Amino acid sequence: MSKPDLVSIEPLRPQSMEELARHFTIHQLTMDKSTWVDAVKPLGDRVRFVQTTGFAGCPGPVMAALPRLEIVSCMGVGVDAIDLAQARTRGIAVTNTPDVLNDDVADLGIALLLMTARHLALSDRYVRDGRWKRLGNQALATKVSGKRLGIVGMGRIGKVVARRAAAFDMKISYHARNRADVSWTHCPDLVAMAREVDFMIVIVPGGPSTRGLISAQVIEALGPKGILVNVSRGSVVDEPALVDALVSGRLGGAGLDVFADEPNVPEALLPLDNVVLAPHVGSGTQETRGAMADLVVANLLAHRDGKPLLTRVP
Ligand code: NAP
Ligand code: 8YV
Repeated sequence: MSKPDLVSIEPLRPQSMEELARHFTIHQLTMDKSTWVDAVKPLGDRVRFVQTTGFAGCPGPVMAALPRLEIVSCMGVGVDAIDLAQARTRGIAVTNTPDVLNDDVADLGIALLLMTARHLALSDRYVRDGRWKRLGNQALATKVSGKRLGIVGMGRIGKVVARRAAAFDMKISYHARNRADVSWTHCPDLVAMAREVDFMIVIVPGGPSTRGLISAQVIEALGPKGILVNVSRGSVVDEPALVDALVSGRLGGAGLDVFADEPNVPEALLPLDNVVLAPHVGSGTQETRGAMADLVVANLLAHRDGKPLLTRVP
């Protein structure tokens, strides 16, 4: 029996691609987004399956060029790069990889907070480039334990961030549109929360409803001693306002895993010692990326076999 055709927009790890190749005829797209529509057009009459990642997504024109498409299986919990409106209209199932990455993303959020507050990236450079020997002790940093933390987003990952922060004796409050099933303090007014806390960790989804949520006003309210950690999406923060506040010292520091135009990072951030930068590695461990890839494959096979999908985006 011939294998169904599958378009892979961005590949999974090699062993998962080998598994997919046992079940599907794979049409692999390249990293160059401008080639995608032309690459899928000739396959339009036969492709029902797309595999992608949260980073690559599935843009509207690619979806539109695949009239028989039935499922987009995404490696990543965030599906803001997928044309969800078109998927809904056409009844195309979208699946993602929730929960299996909660620990890693929460770990990275806390790690970025510790690294930024305790100047750890600078410490590493200070030792390696001989400044310790030449200049003596590094300047003092900021204590984390016991401080006030505001978490923006109290969903699957936000709750794990909160549990970790509680182990650091932090006083936790959170902002989300609705009260969550947690005992931490709910703050419907984000600017007011920013004024009250020492640090903020952002972990909401991307997309239109959160675009620019961390506005210039929120950044100003966090202030010259405040630290902002963003492990959500670059679009959630007003990036020019953030850069301006960091350069001028109106925001104390930032730990950033995500950016508005990845992999491009604003040049002005590169020389700043009050900023810790990471290349979108929130879920980037062998274990978690493996679990995510397994879920992507499992959803595709479930759809092929007419079984219920494991993690369909509502
Ligand atoms: P989730 O369980 O859906 O939680 C989302 C939280 O954000 C909820 O508390 C939700 O509460 C809140 N929220 C949604 N829209 C909001 C808005 N407009 N204003 C304020 N709060 C809002 O999602 P999750 O699984 O925790 O994942 C969150 C996001 O993390 C993902 O969508 C993805 O973008 C990002 N992520 C990043 C990485 C990385 O590598 N850096 C890895 C994984 C995930 P309400 O609905 O009550 O507002
Ligand atoms: C992935 C993420 O690295 O899950 C998400 O939303 O941002 C990350 O876990 C990304 O989706 C892969 O491109």
